[in-house]
Amino acid sequence: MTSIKLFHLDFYYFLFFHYVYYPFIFLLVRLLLLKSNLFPSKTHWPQPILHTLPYSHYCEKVRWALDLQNEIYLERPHGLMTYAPFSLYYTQAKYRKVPILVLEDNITITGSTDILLYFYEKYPDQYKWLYPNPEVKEIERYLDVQLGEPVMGLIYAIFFNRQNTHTLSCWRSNLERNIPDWESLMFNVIARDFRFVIESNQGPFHSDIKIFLDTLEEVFSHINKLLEERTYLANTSHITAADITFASLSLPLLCPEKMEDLYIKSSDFPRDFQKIIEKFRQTKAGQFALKLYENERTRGNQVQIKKLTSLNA
Ligand SMILES: N[C@@H](CCC(=O)N[C@@H](CS)C(=O)NCC(=O)O)C(=O)O
Repeated sequence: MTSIKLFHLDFYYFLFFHYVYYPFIFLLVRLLLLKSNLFPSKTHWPQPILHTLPYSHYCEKVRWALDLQNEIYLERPHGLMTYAPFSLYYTQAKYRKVPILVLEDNITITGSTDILLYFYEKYPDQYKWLYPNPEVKEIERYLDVQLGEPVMGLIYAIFFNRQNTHTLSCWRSNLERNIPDWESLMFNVIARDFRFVIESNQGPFHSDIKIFLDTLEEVFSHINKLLEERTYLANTSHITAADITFASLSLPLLCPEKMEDLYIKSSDFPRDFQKIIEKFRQTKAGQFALKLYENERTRGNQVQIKKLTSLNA
């Protein structure tokens, strides 16, 4: 059995990504950081720097909270093929995902919930609206896993499905924009093969989609129930981290119009999935999230990479 697995193509992709591709980009990033001022550094920008995949729902969660508070920060958007070496670089190879927040002296906070907690603990007066009661954290923890992970799995499964080549070019034109050109180039060169990596991590797509959807329906009906008696999820009179977590982690399922510049229009999804989006939108929970996007998602102060380059010049 082991020898079959060993000669499986996925295994070579795994080796390639972890021992050739990531280290190569890691060294490239290091070199660029040393040799140029193309990248944000504290000398050029004293505010926190948020490294993101611009369309990631976990990154959206952080952006939403910071924008609502009018926080000044810089967003450094990355591509799907290049975010990991940056995260590894700033965390001394301890963490590979985004979002990460880089503070003075390159102190780094990882993960959306810890970033929100950092602001809440550092500026308790300004950010007390985020965690006004203990239930907020409970709901947030539940959603981070039960909603965030299946949504992410589902989106990868749909867009990196080998049966449908259209979805990959849709991903390329919608999601690998607003990032530095060299990062989108890396996507063009390598994304086709990235399917093997995702498949080797997640198993065959078609069966997973059903599992993801079942979990998501369960979460939505749990939220529907909460909303029968509440205006906001943690029984408050105003938005909290729990509401932001639910709405932002549902972003890829609901495709709110306000976020089309960062994400994908529902009409660009495969036809079958458009029906699913519509179904989730029609639920009480879906309506709640869409209303939050409409009324309480301010688009903020973050400075994007294009502006940053001129800032550094
Ligand atoms: N629990 C983390 C999850 C972060 C996460 O999974 N981020 C995704 C982007 S949506 C990622 O970086 N995935 C890449 C990977 O797993 O290497 C959070 O709340 O920030």
